[in-house]
Amino acid sequence: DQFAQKAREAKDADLRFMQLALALGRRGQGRTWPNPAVGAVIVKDGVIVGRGWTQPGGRPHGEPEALRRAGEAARGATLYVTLEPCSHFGKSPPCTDAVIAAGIKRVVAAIEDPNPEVAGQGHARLRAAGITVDVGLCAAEAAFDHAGHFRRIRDRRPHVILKLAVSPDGKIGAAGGKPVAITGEAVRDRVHLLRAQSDAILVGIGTVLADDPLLTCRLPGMAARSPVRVVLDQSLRIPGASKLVRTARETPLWVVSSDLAEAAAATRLGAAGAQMLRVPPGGAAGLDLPAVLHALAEKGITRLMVEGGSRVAASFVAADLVDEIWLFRGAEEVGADGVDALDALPLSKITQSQAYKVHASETFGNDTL
Ligand code: AOF
Ligand code: ZN
Repeated sequence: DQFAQKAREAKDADLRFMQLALALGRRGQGRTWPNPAVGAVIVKDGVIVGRGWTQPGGRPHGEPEALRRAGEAARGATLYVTLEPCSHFGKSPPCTDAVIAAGIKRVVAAIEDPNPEVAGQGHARLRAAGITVDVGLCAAEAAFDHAGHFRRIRDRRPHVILKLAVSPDGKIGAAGGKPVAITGEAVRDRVHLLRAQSDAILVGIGTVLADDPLLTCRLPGMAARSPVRVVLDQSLRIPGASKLVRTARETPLWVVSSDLAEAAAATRLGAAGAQMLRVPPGGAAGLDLPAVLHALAEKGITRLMVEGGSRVAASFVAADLVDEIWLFRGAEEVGADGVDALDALPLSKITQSQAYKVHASETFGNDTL
């Protein structure tokens, strides 16, 4: 009947506007840390009157951005937001107060903010002001997009994304570190975008010594979106002439060493613009990985991309510290003497693990994700 039809249309509209809010929120991914990248859409009589997302550095929050654009049109409107509006006085005033003052009538929020300073109080405050609050639309998508914030708040570590590019025979490189192309240009571009969408990118010292990588985002016009570069370097072997150290003043470089590493080396790197992090030694990578992740979360990192090499990748997998895997497969075999993707661990450790499920698959030229 007519009534059911109207209700169905309203539900479809809610879904569409929330999906737009999610897409807007993702624009900030990788550059709002320590804050989550939130998206907000304001709709009045079926028309979008304001859109906003969390700004670089995490402030302003998404809602005041959308409210500012909507202006007077926000009165009586509905706000779609990908995370519960904050209710605390942090470094910015509570979003709930701005929402109430603007005269918003209904708030549709995807998911509650696990931050103990918010944790349901944002929604409660809005309801107390007479606003209708619906929670849970697209909750799974929002949890995925805000995985970094949730991990950091709940487990005091970043959300860890492991990127692997393997040949059909499971190798990530040729024997003796000889350079070999595993995947093509389309994959490289996607990986650079993934770097931009991450707060930090991590490699082991072995990769630095073998490849001298830059680890920046080199997509046109996106240099400013390069993540913080993190190197696990137990005894501070990173060369002063490496690309990472030479660019430490333009793009942050954090070097994690064991608390036993030589002080003179740390001073030299510090003078070059790198930041030192000290953690206890231990584990397969020579450093205590949970301690490394804890130190990064303390500094505000919510989304960490792990890009190599095989020993570092293997130690994250073995320690069960990988939340998300981007497994690219190239088209050409490398041969039995190549470098195994996960060092001594078989790749089936992840491809056949019950702990992981396929989230999405895609084709990139001759390669697949
Ligand atoms: C929102 N909208 O866009 C974001 C929120 O230090 P502050 O004042 O910036 O507050 C940071 C906290 O606010 C952060 O830990 C998270 O709980 C929430 N982030 N909240 O209403 C936003 N980014
Ligand atoms: Zn807020």
